[in-house]
Amino acid sequence: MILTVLIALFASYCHSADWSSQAILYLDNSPQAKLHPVPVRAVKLTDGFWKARQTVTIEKSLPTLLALLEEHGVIDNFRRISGRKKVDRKGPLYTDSDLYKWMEAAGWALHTGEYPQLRADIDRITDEIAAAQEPSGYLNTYFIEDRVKDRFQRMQTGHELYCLGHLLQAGIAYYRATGGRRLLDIGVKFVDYLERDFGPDKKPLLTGHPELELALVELYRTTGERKHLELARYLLSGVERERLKLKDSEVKYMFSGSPFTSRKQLEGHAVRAMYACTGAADYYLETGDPAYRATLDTLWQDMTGGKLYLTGGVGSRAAGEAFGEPYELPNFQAYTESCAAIANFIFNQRMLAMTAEARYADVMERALYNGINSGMSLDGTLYCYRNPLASLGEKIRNPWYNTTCCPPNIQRTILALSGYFFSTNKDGLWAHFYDNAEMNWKLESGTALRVTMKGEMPWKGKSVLTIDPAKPEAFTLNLRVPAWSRNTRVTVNGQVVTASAKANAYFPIKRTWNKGDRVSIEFDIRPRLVEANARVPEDYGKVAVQRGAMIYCLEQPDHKTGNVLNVALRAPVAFTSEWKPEMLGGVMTLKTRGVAFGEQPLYRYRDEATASPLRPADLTLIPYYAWANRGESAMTVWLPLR
Ligand code: FUB
Ligand code: ZN
Repeated sequence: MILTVLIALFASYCHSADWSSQAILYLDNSPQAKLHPVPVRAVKLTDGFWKARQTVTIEKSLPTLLALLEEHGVIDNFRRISGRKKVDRKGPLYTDSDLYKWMEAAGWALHTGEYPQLRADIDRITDEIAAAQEPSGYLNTYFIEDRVKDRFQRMQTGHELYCLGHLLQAGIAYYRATGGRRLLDIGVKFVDYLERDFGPDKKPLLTGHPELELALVELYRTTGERKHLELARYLLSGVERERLKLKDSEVKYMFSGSPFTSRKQLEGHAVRAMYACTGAADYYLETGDPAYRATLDTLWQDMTGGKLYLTGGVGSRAAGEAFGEPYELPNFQAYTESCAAIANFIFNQRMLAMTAEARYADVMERALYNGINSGMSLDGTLYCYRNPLASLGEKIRNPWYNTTCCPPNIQRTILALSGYFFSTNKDGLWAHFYDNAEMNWKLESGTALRVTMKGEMPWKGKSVLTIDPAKPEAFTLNLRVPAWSRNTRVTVNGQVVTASAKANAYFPIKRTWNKGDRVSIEFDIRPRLVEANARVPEDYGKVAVQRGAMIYCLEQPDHKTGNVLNVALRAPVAFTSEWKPEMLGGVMTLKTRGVAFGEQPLYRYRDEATASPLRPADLTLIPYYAWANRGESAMTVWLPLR
């Protein structure tokens, strides 16, 4: 008994010893992790593409969204419970989670630099939250007063555990930034309450919206307390289906309530399904349960085989914000919620850590540069909830949504982004994405290592890494070669190591590295045409344009005459890339000669179809993420090819 307690204390000490070196996922002790992310604070993005997005997020998005959270009563909902304000409760039942996500975003911002105002904001809001928590640990601003009787009654829709998951993630981000545990402890107190009263032999529990699972695993990694992992296992095991009398349709929609390992396809609400996969992947990283691994592989294949948009978005259907059938990937009607693309990104982050396989980083990149980045306007104040791949020009960006889950989700992703760039393992360092950045971290041998990454990625296809180990040391530098780069040339100190590194793979360079060694990686960033599987009806006979990580689109403001929905590319297609520093915050445009077709009847006899002549048309394509920043305008990613 004494030995068990000592082991538990030691394990807990090991996990919690150094908060400042815990990465976005703290995988250092995770048995199934092949890669260990480098902490967010150890990598600073320097002037470049993503640094600009981080700056606008900190300077514009965080303050404007905080003001809107106040204006819409989201923080007052807490003050109402603590008696600090006499107001009605406002907003849908999951508003607490929107505030927690904002706090998580602000927490990650503290890893990127000194932001005393943000820190003060988090502390002030933490105080409001603490004052609203019940002595038992229960905390939710919706289920109070005459709704107390409804607590944990309709868990299919209740979102109590979803909100708790986001609270824990906010607490962890802040703890890892500052060492301060106050926000985290509020979450832990609620978890303790659950662990006391709920479980197989106690009251039943269900994540009607998966999210708590991944937060619990990260809490386990943070504190070393195994009971949190056990609670995640219980939630993923779906054992309460009978006690809770769940309907088949509910189990499908929620992607919880039946054993995760019984799942064969992605279905139901897309964010729920993707968060469930993320939590299950986290659980696997800790336990190595093969049934989980097999299910994760099946579901990943299901997604990438027929349910993934070219932009990295998932969830085709507005009805139920849900996955559709395989190849059901409409463009105008695409639901592709920003949160679903983010969920896809973090699911693949776990799969990458588990396998060290580039195909997972490829999905991450696709989502990040396209379907996630499109979710926030260039000025950082307007957000897309949906991210369709074609539009007639309806209003797509808004500063606020009644369900405002996406804005803070995008913020937390962008502000933690430097933590996705590098990983280590016992053999060396792994580089996943390329932008201007400086890493100050260490190899797993303990040798301090500084790496600077410079170039003009993602616009120009070259990145130069300067490697500065504290002392000469032999290790492997693994460089990700993206799937889109057909010819990739790598040099070390000017000597060619390869002129054709394999695409969609990591290229290993094993040598003794000395201070100042320079590695250059040159990608083939020429535009490429992409076609979809012929079973995707909307894309049949069409192509999309990709240059590097960016998917391109045609948008109306670049075409003064004619409608961008009435044009086609002309084979053979040739593009001229033109850098436009003043346009859309600085973008590489693609110009090509296409054709415009005139007005057509809805149907016509093909043998009489010569009547509408094709006119030459100069076409300018812009990166998809930058669309809808010049007002409401028609747009399309997929283009007919004539
Ligand atoms: O239910 C909470 C959030 O609202 C979900 O994650 C989003 O899909 C939206 O439905
Ligand atoms: Zn959302």
